[in-house]
Order: sequence, then C-alpha cells, then structure tokens
Amino acid sequence: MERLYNINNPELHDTVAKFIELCQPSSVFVASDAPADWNYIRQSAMRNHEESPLKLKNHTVHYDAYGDQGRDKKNTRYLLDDPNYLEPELNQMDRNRGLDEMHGLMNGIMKGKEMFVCFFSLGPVDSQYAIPCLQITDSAYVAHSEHILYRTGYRLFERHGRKAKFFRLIHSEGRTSEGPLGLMVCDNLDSRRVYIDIKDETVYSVNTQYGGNSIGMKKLAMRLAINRACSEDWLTEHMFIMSVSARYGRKVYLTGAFPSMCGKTSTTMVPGESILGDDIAFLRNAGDCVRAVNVEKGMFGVIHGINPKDDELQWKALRDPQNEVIFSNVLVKPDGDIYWDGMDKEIPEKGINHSGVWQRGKKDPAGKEIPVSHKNARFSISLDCLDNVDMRLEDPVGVKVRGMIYGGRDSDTWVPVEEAFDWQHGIITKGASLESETTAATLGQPGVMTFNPMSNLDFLSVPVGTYVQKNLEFGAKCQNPPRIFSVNYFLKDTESDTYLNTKTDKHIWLKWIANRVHEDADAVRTPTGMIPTFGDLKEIFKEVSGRNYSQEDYVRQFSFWAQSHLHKIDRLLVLYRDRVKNTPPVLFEVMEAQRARIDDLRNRKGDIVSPFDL
Ligand code: OXD
Ligand code: MN
Repeated sequence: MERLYNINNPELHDTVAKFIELCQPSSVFVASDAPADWNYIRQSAMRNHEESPLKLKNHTVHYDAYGDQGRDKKNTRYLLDDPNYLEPELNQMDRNRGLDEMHGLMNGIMKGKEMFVCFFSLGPVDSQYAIPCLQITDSAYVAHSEHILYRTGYRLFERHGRKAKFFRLIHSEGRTSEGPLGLMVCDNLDSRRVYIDIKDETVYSVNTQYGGNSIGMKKLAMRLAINRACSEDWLTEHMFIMSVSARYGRKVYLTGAFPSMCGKTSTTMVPGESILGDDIAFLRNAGDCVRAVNVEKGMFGVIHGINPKDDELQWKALRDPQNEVIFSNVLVKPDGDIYWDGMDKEIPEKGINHSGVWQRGKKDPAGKEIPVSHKNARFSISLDCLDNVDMRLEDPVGVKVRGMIYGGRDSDTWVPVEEAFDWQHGIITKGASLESETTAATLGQPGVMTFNPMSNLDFLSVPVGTYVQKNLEFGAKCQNPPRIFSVNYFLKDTESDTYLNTKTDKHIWLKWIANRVHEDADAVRTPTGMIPTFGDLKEIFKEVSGRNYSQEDYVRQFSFWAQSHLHKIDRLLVLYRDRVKNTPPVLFEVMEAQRARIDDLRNRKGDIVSPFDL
C-alpha cells in the first residue's frame, strides 16, 4: 500500500483497486524498482512452478501449454465503438461486448494466486520518449520476463505523479494444470483472449502464457503505442536499431522492419557491428533528422538454429551462467542441460519438451512428428549480456537514423538490396508493399504469402491507409529523413529452388547501405530503385567475407524480373483499392508510375534484364 501511495496518481490507485476487486487474488505484491523486489518475483516464478532452474546457474526454463506457443491472431481483437473503423484483417469487436466478456472471464480469475503489480517504462526512463506502463499479472514468469526485457518504471510513475499518461496491461494465465517438468501451463486455451481497448489504453490478456500474448510490454503495449504515435505525429515501428560501420570507420544507425522470423534479430548480430534493439523502435522527428530509441532493453529471441559457428555472439551470451536467461519450449535433457533444434548436430534421444516426455519420433495426436524443440522456442535475455551491445542503448535523445530497411520472405521478386528513390517512393513501394510468407511466430499455417505493410500489420491499431499516410507525413515534415532500402534474404533460384544468398551475405548488404548513406557507393537505376554496382559489391564481399564475388552471382541476384514485379503491383493495388481503408491517393500514383517504368523497360529489354543491361 505504501508503495502505491508513494505515487501521487489516483487513477493508478483506482485501476489497481478495480482489478483486485475483479480478479480476487489472495495477495498482492507491488514491485518498486528495488533489486530485492525483483528477486522476490524471480523466486516466485520457481515457487509457483512457472520456471524451473537449469544446469547452468541463472538459467531457467518455462513451458507454454501445447498449442499456446505463438501469437493468437484469431483471438486478438481491438475493442472499438465504431464497427467499421479497421479493416477486417485487423480483427475488431464491439467495445462494450468485449469488455463484458473480459470482465466475465476475469471475475475471480486470480483466486488463490498472488497478483503482481509492476511498473515499467517503454523507452529509456529519463527521456521524452518514455511511456509509463502499469502491468498487472498473476504470472511471475511474465513479470520476470519483463524485468529482463524492459526498464523498470516505478521512479517514472513517482516523478510524473498525476501527469503520468500510462498504459494498463492486465494479464492472467487463468486456470492451470501440471505440464512438462511439473511446470504449470494454461488449461483453458479455448478462452484465450487478448483484447485491446484503445479508448482506455488498456490491454487485457487471459488464459495464455506465450510471451507474444502475455508479456504486456511487448506486442500488447506496442499496439497502444501505434495509436498514440499516430495521434501525436511520431512513429512506433516493428524495427530493430543497429549501428553499421561504413568506409573510413564512420558509423551509421539503421533501423529495419522484418516480419517475425525473417532474419531481423540475426541482422543486428552480424559480427563487428552493434545492436541497439532487435524488435520495436520509437522514432521522432528531431527537426533536421529522425531519431530513434529502443522501446525495450532485452531480447525475446527465436532460438531455433542458433549455433556456435553462425551465431557466435548470441551463443556466447546464451551459454554464460553469469547471464540471467529464461528459455521457453526447448528440450531439457536428463542431465538438466538444454537442447534446441539446430544447436548442434547431435540430437538427443530423449528429454522433456513442450509436449512433455519426448523421445525421437514422437508424434502428436494428428500424427505429426514433434520436433525436439518448438520452432518458436524463445529466450529472454538483457541486451547488456551481449558483447556487441551498442553503447547508446540508454541515450535519452536516441540515435540519428540514417537508413530504414524493409525486408520480407520473398522468393522471386525483390533483389537482395535496393534503395528507394526518396522517402515517399520508399514508404509506398518498399514499406507499404512488404509481403512475406507466414512463419511459426503465429499460430496457423506457415508458408502462406501475406501482405504485411511495414511488417506491422499484426500490431496496427489504426486503419492501414491511415498508418501509411502517417508514415508519409512523418518523413515529409523532416528536413533530412532517413533513406529507405529494401532487402530480401530469401530470393531463390527458381529452377533448383535453392537460396541465392548465404546466411552471412546480409552483412554485405548492410555495408553497402552504410556506404550509400555516406554517398560513398554508386548505384544502378532500375524501375524500382537503385541497386549496387558490381564493382562496389565485389569490393565489399572481399573486405567482409574474403569471398570472390562473381559476375554470375551478381547477374543471378540482381537481374530485374519484370513479370514478378508487375504481379506484385497488381496484387497490392487490389488490396489497397478494395480492402484497405483510407488509402492515401498518392499511393496509387506512385505505384502506377512504377508500373509504367517497368513496362517501359520490359518493352525495350524483355522479361528478365541483367543488371549489366540496365
Ligand atoms: C516477436 C514477434 O516476438 O514479432 O518479436 O512475433
Ligand atoms: Mn517482433
């Protein structure tokens, strides 16, 4: 009580009282920023059987119920009064009906449990970017994860007092039963719901544990932040922030938006560069440039495939017993150590994983073989455990963004790297035109090509067209907006169905981007943007990987495939005309102009044009 009363904010007190009354926990723990409080929460995660210690000290494992290992898009809904505000894909429902349902689900949901009341900050605490957040949850695992991933914000609430315009994140895992390793997992997945009440800046999440649904500070707060950003003329983006050194040792900060599991985190981890954030950024117009901060301070990373050879830095951080790490949905071996898919060649015969007792060849009820670890198995770790963490992570004014990258999973259209002609062209033909194959980060069928503007579709709390318009205005108001690039790590050779890039090539594209930003690299003009010259790439390949880049490689990777581009434009125009609300008219003009440039090239040079003929 004393901790609550130290914060001079009656609205906060009302909120806490309201949810105590509704959820009826048996006790309430209010966490300040003090390490002892967080130690208590960490211990509670073990005591309440949500995490279990592993062989390496400071490492724990958590399981989500079978079928609760991804974001539940179907049951994630915006609560709105206007029934036609958002596009149908964005999944909205009547606000009153949603609130009634949620109050019904939450009535007495914490009986017999402890409620944790926690305070966090989105963005560095002492900065104009900071948004105070109140997290209420009955899951010590959720609170513990947030402590690893976010800055605590008790001090921020104290300082802002009545002026704190805070987000409310309310979570309950609901009924649980004993799962793998005796850990408690959700038992009521049929009533799993994530409801976002924009009007009250409150998100409710019940009957789920998977971090993407339950960690309020992550994708739930992000949805609220997108709405707030749109009404205040700044941007909340699904973007990493990293620094890349260009020629002569000059550093540039870049942001990058990729759908989940499309190489976003691994891009930030390329050796020799530094990571400032791997998932969510706030961007503001600082007059003469755009600046950005990382909303988080840790990563909730996908662990699949991480191995000591390709991912040395992450590997080192994840295997160090000094570092506090929570692993989820990995295999625990009989000796108490863990294993995940792709970790090394020797797959254990048996252990405990997200399906319970597991042995090689185990099938699920549908007859599908259960992998050793879930494809969306994750780890939570603070960024400061990484050797390559950028020293400006906590800079309250953020970093100057010189380039913005959009990348998706696209096997046949986009070249590995290309720069847009300008901000407007980039936002429309790169960001708003992003399409990608679905992945295991969400429940449902992976591998389906979907439209995902700015890789942010899953989190948009405003109509798609409004969001595109806000992006356009943001850059137009800035004297020196970042340059915009697209990348594609997933281009395939159509005949052999094999990737045309290796895992490490992403570093080459980043270097080219960094040089370009400094006007230190040439480019070849295509109908869709500016691509690297063969000479520049050859030099960068040699410097970065010692590889002798050949003309054949260049031709295979950078040829212009007119037909695929035209099909893409057709698909997007239908979407923006028929499905998207409030499409800015300029989008059609820019797309049509792009089509005309492609048609012109095709008439002159044919369907597939070598970069040497452009
Ligand atoms: C994530 C996601 O976890 O986008 O970052 O799914
Ligand atoms: Mn993400």
